[in-house]
Amino acid sequence: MITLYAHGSPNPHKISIALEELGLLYESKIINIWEGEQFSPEFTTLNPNAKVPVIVDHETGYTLYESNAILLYLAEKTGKLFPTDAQQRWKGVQLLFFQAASIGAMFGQRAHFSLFAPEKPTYAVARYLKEGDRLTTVLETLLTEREYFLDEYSIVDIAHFGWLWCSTHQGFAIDAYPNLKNWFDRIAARPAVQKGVTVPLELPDFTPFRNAA
Ligand SMILES: N[C@@H](CCC(=O)N[C@@H](CS)C(=O)NCC(=O)O)C(=O)O
Repeated sequence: MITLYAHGSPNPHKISIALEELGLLYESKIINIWEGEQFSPEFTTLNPNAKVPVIVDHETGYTLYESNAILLYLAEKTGKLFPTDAQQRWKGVQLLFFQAASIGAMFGQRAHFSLFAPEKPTYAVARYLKEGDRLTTVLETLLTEREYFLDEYSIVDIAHFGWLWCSTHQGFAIDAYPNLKNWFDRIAARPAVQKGVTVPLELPDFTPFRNAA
């Protein structure tokens, strides 16, 4: 049994999608990040960095944070959704680091300054919109003539989908990137993905932020 500490947000959705894909027994607990529950002493004992997702695997006794580390852990635990071939495996590790360090970090800043910041600093908004577009072009290129980031569907797709699902809901364009859009629709059609993005909560309604932007 695994406990997933999460909220309706992109990094936790990666883990609920993976748990659904892998058919693992789990429960989810809501940590309301809009109300600061991630800073409670109970939660920072689990993740000193005060962010979701976190998992506790009651079978092994492991507590883990950082979504892509959790994805790797779940793939290794089950022997699924990550290749055994060395070249594919290292390509996968590289893309998981790229996703966390670039896509997640920069898409997060883009949303922060474009949507959530009470004042919208022109320089910061422009910087992260430009970087978001540049990174989306990188994804478009990586998916040239490919169904998935690796030769088969894997946690690399799940890691990227979490943020693409969120950023499209936030109003950032995907239609202008045909390879990415086809990949997105392919992943979104999977039943485990459709379930995963509702656990423990769906994304919030970003319309008020978009209208105010
Ligand atoms: N690199 C971390 C990022 C985790 C993260 O930023 N989680 C967000 C939700 S998607 C969060 O907990 N935000 C609350 C906060 O920043 O206070 C990961 O991949 O798990």
